[in-house]
Amino acid sequence: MDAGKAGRDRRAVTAARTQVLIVGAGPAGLLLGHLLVQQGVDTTVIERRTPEYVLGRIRAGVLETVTTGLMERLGLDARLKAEGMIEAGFNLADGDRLIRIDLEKLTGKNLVVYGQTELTRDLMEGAEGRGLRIIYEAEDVALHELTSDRPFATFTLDGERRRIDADFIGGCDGFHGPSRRAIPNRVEYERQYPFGWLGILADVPPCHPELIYASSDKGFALASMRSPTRSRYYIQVPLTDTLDEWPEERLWDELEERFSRRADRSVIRGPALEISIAPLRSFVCETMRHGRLFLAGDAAHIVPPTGAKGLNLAASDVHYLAEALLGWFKRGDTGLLDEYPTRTLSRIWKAERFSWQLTNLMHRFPDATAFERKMQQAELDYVALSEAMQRAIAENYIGLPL
Ligand code: FAS
Ligand code: PHB
Repeated sequence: MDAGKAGRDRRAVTAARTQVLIVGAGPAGLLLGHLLVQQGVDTTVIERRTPEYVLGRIRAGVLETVTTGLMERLGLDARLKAEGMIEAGFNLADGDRLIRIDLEKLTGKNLVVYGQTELTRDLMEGAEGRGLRIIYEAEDVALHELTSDRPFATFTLDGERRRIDADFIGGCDGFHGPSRRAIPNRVEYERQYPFGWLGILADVPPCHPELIYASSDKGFALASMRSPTRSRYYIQVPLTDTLDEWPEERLWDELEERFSRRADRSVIRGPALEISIAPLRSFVCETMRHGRLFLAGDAAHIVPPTGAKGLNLAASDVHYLAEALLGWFKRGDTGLLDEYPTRTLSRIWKAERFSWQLTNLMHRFPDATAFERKMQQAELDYVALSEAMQRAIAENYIGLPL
């Protein structure tokens, strides 16, 4: 059964009551849904978009063990195991110097490169067979009675206004979703960066067997991949740039210049499967709970993608939230629910710090002083010199323990 048909079960709409209602069928919502139905908790996901649209979004590509571990726990890791690329290290390029961070030697662990699109497909395709109800094209979702013991959501489906009651609501609807906005008096922190990432996905072999994060006078660039035949590249661009200013040939010229002297192979060009510009932001909403509503993933926090933490933080939120909800359903225990914000924020802030640190180290800031430039250079020289510094970077990149 292909993901397109998954969840288009109109009969699901009649279920006006569920135990946990999740808003958003991104990685956070789907992982949480699966962890709950695996333990027999009746769960419904409402998603604004179609399955095709959700699968069409090109996002993360690097998975920590917390994320691969959840897929294994769910028994949904067959394709990840078969197609995921094991990465024992990654590289920081500075001028012609390549500083390799040997993850395996420094932490005993490695990462997996496997597209968020593929992970989402595995979660979607596994849903129906496990009783995880997903309602797509649910428009105008609104949340109600969140501080009562019977919160509910209303939404429009096929032109009809619908209502689903629940014991709890999982706000997994990303940065622009309604869940966070339904929380009054939120405590929020934000840092916007004066640049974005122009990304291209193409069916060409990667220029290097491992990721290269490159710093140069022209700014940051990243050589990443999705498979031995599919590459993902990014370069830093001013926020004012538009795609019209970046015809593909100009982008490939730039990537060739940034990577040809540093990578094992030359940059091979090919038609773009996807090309987009994403702004960079650090954001945390510390009010991750409002009554029976709990936020997880991008709905509560955003990291600049430099540390490859976004998807993995969503997975660790879900690990804590599933544990807390199951504690309530299985034992009537409210302790973990009360502790959820504190437990998950402790890991979120460390990932925010690491992503901010790597972004500051590897990008060119338009208003940087000559002294700040010297500091960047000195920090890269120290990274190249110090195994202790490399271990600190490796520990954070591989993912701090839960
Ligand atoms: P998502 O945004 O993925 O999902 C939220 C879902 O809620 C969506 O399906 C949306 O349609 C739905 N929704 C929104 N509003 C709704 C409404 N009103 N009603 C119903 N549904 C609604 N992270 C990494 O870890 N590694 C990387 O390499 C990496 N690269 C990235 C590259 C880019 C260009 C971007 C933008 C992000 C990247 N990220 C990366 C971060 C990214 O992966 C996110 O952290 C991840 O998608 C978060 O998952 P969710 O919290 O599920 O949110
Ligand atoms: C990606 O492959 O899309 C990717 C990898 C590492 C990052 C960000 C994005 O830090």
